[in-house]
Amino acid sequence: MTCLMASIAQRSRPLVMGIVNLTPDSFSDGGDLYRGDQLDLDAVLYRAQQLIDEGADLLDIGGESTRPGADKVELATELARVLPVLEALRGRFDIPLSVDTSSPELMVEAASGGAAMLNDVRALCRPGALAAAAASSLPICLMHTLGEPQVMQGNPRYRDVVAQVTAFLRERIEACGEAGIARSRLVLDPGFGFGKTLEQNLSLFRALPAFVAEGLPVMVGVSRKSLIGAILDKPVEQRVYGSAALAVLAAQSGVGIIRVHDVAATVDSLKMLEALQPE
Ligand code: 8Y7
Repeated sequence: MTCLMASIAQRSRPLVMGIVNLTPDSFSDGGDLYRGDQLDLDAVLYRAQQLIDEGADLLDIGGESTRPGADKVELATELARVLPVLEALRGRFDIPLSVDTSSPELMVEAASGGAAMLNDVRALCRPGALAAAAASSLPICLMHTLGEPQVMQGNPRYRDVVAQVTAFLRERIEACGEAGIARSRLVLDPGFGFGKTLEQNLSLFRALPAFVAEGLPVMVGVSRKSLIGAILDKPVEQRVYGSAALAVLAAQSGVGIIRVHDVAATVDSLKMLEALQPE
């Protein structure tokens, strides 16, 4: 725990988290790791090796698709996707592994299976999640979302998106405190694309310095997302440059972790920024 949180604080650039998507239906790389309807463990290991070679600092593995409109995943399916992969990656690689889940059962299993971090797009709102996360003693990313993936892009409305997302995250920090989760274990994420219009996403991105000023490490996930597609008018496979540009801007805002599909492009971009830091 301390080790990952300390490395966020010590590094002169954000950590780059490479995405290992174990769902067959993700919007950007869905099904890449499947042979027919079976998750292909060799393909997963190959993908992980690739991300590590490209310079990833940690990997995020997830078995529930949270893209807008995605179907709900049964707990048994999520466990069956994530746990064997966690074990295989732990056995083969040294890199810290984050588990992307909202399920308390998987949080418990992930912790005993050697995960280095929990990443919950529902900010520990599911019944039992606070307790499971507390017991894990792992760092936890609390992300803001508006409603469930099936409905979240319906017609998101906020009076003031930055103020409301900030208030939500503060409330979750408070809830974590009451559940026995120290502030030093928490990472905050405004949740780009989760129940936000283009304008709302842009407002949140402009406000990244204010999220950083909350005093906890901030994570940003904008890789290949539709906010980039909307501005560039490009399909998902042509959003690498847009994603890299936003990674640099997020880094300049003081973000601690950037969650991406395209690790090589991100790392090169961040190295250029790092080289230009004041002497
Ligand atoms: C995010 C995320 C996704 C994000 C955090 C995608 C799991 C959609 N996005 N977790 N997960 N932040 N913390 O495009 O923005 O990868 S899934």
